[in-house]
Amino acid sequence: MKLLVCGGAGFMGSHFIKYILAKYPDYQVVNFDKLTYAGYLENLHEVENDPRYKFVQGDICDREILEKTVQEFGIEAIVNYAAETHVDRSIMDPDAFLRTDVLGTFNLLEVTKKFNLKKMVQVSTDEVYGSIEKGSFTEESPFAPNSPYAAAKAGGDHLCRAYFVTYQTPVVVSHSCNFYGANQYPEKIIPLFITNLLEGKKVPLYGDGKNVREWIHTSDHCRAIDLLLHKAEPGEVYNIGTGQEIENVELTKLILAEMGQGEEMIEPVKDRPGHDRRYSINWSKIKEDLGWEPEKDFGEGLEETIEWYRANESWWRKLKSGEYLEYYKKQYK
Ligand code: NAD
Ligand code: TDX
Repeated sequence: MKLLVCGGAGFMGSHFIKYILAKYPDYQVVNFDKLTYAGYLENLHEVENDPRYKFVQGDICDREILEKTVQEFGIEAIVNYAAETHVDRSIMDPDAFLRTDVLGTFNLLEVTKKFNLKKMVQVSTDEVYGSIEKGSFTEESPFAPNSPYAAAKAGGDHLCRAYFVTYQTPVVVSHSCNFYGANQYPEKIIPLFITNLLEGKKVPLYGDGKNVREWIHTSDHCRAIDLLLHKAEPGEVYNIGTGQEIENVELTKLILAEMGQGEEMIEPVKDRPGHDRRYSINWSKIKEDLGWEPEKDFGEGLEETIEWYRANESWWRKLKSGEYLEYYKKQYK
C-alpha cells in the first residue's frame, strides 16, 4: 500500500511511520508535514534512508500541494496525525488550531473523495467529549468540547462524519486517550515534568492536581491505528483507551519517585482556564470488533519513557530552547 501519513514528523505520527515500515515490507510511506514547532525530522532518523520512505514538506491547508503529492506518489490511503495539539497554546493562540484541525481535515476529506482513496483514518481525541465525573464516554456520547483545541478537533471529526454520510467518503475516526512515550514534545505534562527534573527545575502542577487523565503508550496506539486502517468499516468511529487513569498529582509523584526526587519539586501554579476535570473512555467497541487491547503496563511504560529522556538529552534540549521558552515565559508571567 502507498500511504500518506500527515503530521508524520510529530510525536505519534513518527512512531506510526516506523511501526508501518517495520511491519509491512512492501508498503511505501510518504510523510507529509508542515514542520511546525512540533515537527522534528530527527524523530525519523532510523528510516530516513529507507527507499520506501519519502518526506514532503507541506501544509494540509494547502490543497494544491496535497493533490500534487497524492498524484505524484499514487497514494491509496491517508492517516492524519497533523494537528495543532497543545491545549494551553490553543487557549493563548487559537488561530492555527482552527486552520489546521478544521480546514486541514476538510482538505484531506476532499482529496480522499476526489481521488477515490481506499481509506482515511482521522486521529482524534477523547477531549471532544468534554469532561466526565463518573463513568466513561462511549462512541455514542455527544461532543462537548471545552477548549479551542478540543472544539477544533470536534469540527474536523464532524466533517468526517458528514463526508461519510453525504458522499460515502471512506473515513474512520478514532478518539484516543492521552499519549505518552519517547519523542513527545516537552510541552505535554509527562515529558515537561521529566525534562524539568533533569534540568533541576520544579514541575508546574495546575490547580489542585486532581484532574484525571487516561494514558496510552505509543506502541499500543500504533497497533490500534493499524487495525483501523486495515480492518475498520468506513464511517466507523472507535474509542481507543486503556483504563489506565491517574490523577495528575499521583502521576507527578510517580515521576518524582522514579527519578529519586522529593515532593518539594512540585510547584502549584494557577489552573488552566476551562480545565477538564476527568477524561475516561469506554473502548469495548474496538476490543469487540477488531480484537484490540492495550498491552503496555503504565508503570513499566513510564519507567521506559523516563529512561528515554535521560538517554536522549540532546533531543529535548534543542526543543526546550528559543520559541519554547518564550511560550512558557508568557504563560507563567
Ligand atoms: P504533535 O503535536 O507531536 O505533532 C503534530 C505534527 O503535525 C507535527 O509534526 C506538525 O509539524 C504537524 N502539523 C501541524 N500542523 C500541520 C499542517 N497544517 N500541515 C501539516 N502538518 C502539520 O502531535 P501528537 O501529539 O503526535 O498528536 C497527533 C494527533 O493525535 C493529533 O491529531 C492529536 O490531536 C491527536 N491526539 C493526540 C493525543 C496526545 O495525547 N498527544 C491524544 C489523542 C489524540
Ligand atoms: O505543565 C503542566 N502542568 C499540568 O498540571 C501541563 C502541561 C499540564 N498539566 C495538566 C493539565 C492536564 O490535566 O496535566 C494534564 C495533561 O495535560 P497535557 O499534557 O497538556 O494534556 P491534555 O490537556 O490532557 O491534552 C492531551 O491529551 C489529549 C493532548 O495534549 C491532546 O493533544 C490530546 O488530544
